[in-house]
Amino acid sequence: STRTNRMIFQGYQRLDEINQYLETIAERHPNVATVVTAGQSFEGRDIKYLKISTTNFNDESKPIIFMSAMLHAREWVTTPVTLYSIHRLVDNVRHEDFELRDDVDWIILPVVNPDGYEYTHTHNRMWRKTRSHYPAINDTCYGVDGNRNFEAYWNTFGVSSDPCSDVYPGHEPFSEVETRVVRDILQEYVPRIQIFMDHHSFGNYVLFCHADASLPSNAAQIHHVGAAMGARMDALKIPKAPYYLVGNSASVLYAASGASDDYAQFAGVPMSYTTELPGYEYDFRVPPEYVDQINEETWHGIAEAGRLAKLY
Ligand code: ING
Ligand code: ZN
Repeated sequence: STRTNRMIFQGYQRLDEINQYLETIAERHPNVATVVTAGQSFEGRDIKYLKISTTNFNDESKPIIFMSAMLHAREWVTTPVTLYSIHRLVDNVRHEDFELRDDVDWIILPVVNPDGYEYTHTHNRMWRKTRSHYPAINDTCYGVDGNRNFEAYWNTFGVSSDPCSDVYPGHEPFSEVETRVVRDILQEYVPRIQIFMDHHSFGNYVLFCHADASLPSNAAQIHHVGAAMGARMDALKIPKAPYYLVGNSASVLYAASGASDDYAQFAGVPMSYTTELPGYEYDFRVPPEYVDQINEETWHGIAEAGRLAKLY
């Protein structure tokens, strides 16, 4: 018989369902997965992440891969990729991934910006920013671009001082509680974090630092791992999808200050990436029937990056 009950990672769900999935995974696999409520969004929603370790996350013996998604609210396809990664690491682990699961601890944060995400469901599908409001600073517009709000070249390029702009960086670095949550996880675990990966959409890019087009000293290694990741995803792509372009973000896409990947790299993560997942011809509005495809190809890319990073 045909299986008709779809899994949560096979489409787009509201925040409550996503958070419930994290709780359910942790309840079913208490020795492997732990839910952490890292804080509350501007509007008071929980920001939750999962810690995954086949031994004991706190014994600090393994490198960590830290993945985040949904910093930008309209980039819906990014969250299912993180939920599917959890599924592949905890629920349905295949032989080829045993080593990856056993040798690496994982931090997976599926929704950095829950206020923005819910707003794209209830009010405006194309909302990008947070939903913060600081009437003493500006009383006209809501929200800050989370990927311009980190303290790395903050407020220098790829930004607008207009609070109504989609690339408004905020009135100060880390003005947003949502970016402070990411900052605090990085600060807590940075000596162990080998890869940081912030998923965005769209356009098929694997991007790395720095956002002013200067390169980290280990750019060759970062490029090696990023290119291998891109090649794995390309090998599984559907015909109409573009090939992944892998490179420095300012060189292959555009310069932008205050991005999460630059902050992570400067904080001491040796390999920090921003992905731009596929949009096909739909841009941010990828129909749910493509989510399985994007989950599968992206997981294979993530796994390849995880395996290769062990060389460094
Ligand atoms: N794209 C990223 C953005 O924040 C980016 C691209 C990331 C540029 C990191 C520079 C550094 O604009 C999307 N889709 O958000
Ligand atoms: Zn984005």
